[in-house]
Amino acid sequence: NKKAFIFDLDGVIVDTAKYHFLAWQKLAQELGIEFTPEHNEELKGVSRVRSLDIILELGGIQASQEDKNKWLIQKNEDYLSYLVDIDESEILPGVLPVLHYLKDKNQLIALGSASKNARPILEKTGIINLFDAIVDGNDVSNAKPDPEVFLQAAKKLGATNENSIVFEDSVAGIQAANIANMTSIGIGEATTLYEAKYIFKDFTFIDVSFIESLIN
Ligand code: B16
Ligand code: MG
Repeated sequence: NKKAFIFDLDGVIVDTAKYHFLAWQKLAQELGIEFTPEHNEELKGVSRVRSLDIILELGGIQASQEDKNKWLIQKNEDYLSYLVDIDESEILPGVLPVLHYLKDKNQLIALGSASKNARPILEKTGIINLFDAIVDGNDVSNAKPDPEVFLQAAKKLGATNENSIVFEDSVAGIQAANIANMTSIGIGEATTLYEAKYIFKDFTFIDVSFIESLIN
């Protein structure tokens, strides 16, 4: 029995959400906008362009397209500066055992991320070869909760939506998986991710018998 396991990146495989936060916070500070960790929850799984709009709305700032483009470049450069030295230690606890278990069981594995920086992150953390397909922010035109990213991933793997399982840390991503009729697994707080079919605080709470139940 072969199933398609589709993983989100930021907040599921790697702990890069904290670097997105730092880079956005730096920009917000320069623009005189207060930007807290609570505000940051709204940016999870959301595209770069939309994230900036959310921050500008917070500050009540109207900006020209030219300024927005400049800030988007600046934010990404700051974000990338945090990624220069990352390695496999950035992978969240419990993730590698699950990836390796799925590989051992000949299951299909894909990435389904909104990030345009996904490939370099998978390379630096040394896990890019575990993925049978990669769909990221460079491939899709509709952001989560639109299911496009997961539909493309399942298609690349040759799997039906019903045989696809999605791991997500964002509300928008869980909604996208549900819309696509895929099995949604939330990684994080049940109070936030209650729309998911299953919820685990992190991958250390996922055991072999649960993965087996998904395969069979
Ligand atoms: P980038 P995911 C998402 O990645 C992040 O959760 C979100 O905070 C970020 O704005 C988005 O990627 C775009 O990232 O600026 O690197 O292209 O969670 O879908 O893996
Ligand atoms: Mg995420």
